[in-house]
Amino acid sequence: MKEKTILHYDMDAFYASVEIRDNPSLKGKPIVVGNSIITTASYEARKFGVRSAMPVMEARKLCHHLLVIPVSMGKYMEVSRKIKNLVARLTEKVEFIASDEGYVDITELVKRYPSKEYFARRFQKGIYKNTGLTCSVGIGYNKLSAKIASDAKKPGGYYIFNNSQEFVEYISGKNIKIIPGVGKKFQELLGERNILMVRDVHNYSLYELISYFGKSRGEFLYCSAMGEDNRQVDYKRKIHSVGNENTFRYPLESEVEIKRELESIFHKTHERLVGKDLLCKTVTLKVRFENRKTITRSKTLENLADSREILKNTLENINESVDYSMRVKLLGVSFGNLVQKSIRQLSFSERELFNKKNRVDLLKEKIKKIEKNN
Ligand code: TTP
Ligand code: MG
Repeated sequence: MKEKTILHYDMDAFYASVEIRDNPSLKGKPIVVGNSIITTASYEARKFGVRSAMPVMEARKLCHHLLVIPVSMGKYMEVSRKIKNLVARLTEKVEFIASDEGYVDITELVKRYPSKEYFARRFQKGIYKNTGLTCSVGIGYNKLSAKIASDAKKPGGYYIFNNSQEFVEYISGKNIKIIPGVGKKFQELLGERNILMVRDVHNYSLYELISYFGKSRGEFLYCSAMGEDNRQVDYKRKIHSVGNENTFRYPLESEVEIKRELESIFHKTHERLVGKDLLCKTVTLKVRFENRKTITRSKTLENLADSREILKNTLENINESVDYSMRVKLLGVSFGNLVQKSIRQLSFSERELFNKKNRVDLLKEKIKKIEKNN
């Protein structure tokens, strides 16, 4: 397969950075964005151990002078759209995976620039000039290496892996959770086999990993630890539904546990819906009970929607109709009957993102030229 060059960008402390940008007196202070649960924390707040998904009450105990800003989802989604429009002008080969991150296949594009480093810096500058926000950038030879690269110098930095040797050297000494897709539950299972660091995977054959963790997870682990990832930047595929599900090692018993897990699965799924600029018509909840009985319950909306509030209310309504007299082994949320919102493709290509001149200047320049010719 031909070598690719993939860029992954991820905005820094996204919601918090938008709030700081709009109220500079918050700069340098420990802030979080959240109503009762924290959506994100500024890097100053993270120094106190404050994290996403933590209750605000708990965070206040860790940091007494924490500033709590209420969530303004509409504002963040507007900024997200602006960022996507900017990135989409570079090339059509873009896959947005959440409101603040995406992959760009820059294999051809980057050849027009002096180096990958130069491209990464220009990309960051372009986003900053147009939005006043910083992002972290990773460039790799596949999606996996690009994604991990963008995390390497967070916030505001960039990192580049030119090939799989560089990448494997970097990840070998890191905790296994550095591999996206290795969540808490999988990590526990891996711990039982003494796989704590990425390099520990190298002690096992593919056959052994498959026999311990199943075909799909075994292969995934084996390939990731070797720096292999064949996924393409998916910019053309027609998406029929987006969904996420979680299997629980210890079945869920209480209503509170079920609600909390559902909230987190909902968040992930909604981020993907918004990230891919989709509207949906159907919300589905899937529940598997301890005795393996599986049910799915769907609700069709009157109008297409991507609003967090509407979709969450719908999911909660569906959830209320489920009989939870048995313990729960799996929960899943999916959005179906999808329609793509269009991302405007302007003809300025990368000029607006990369040039010092903004769109207005470019228009003025054009008008001047026309006047001169007349
Ligand atoms: P992330 O990219 O995971 O986090 P971040 O941008 O705040 O911080 P960084 O990338 O620098 O580590 O998520 C993007 C936004 O999604 C985040 O600003 C808020 C929202 N979010 C939630 O609402 N709930 C969550 O549990 C998480 C993880 C994120
Ligand atoms: Mg981010």
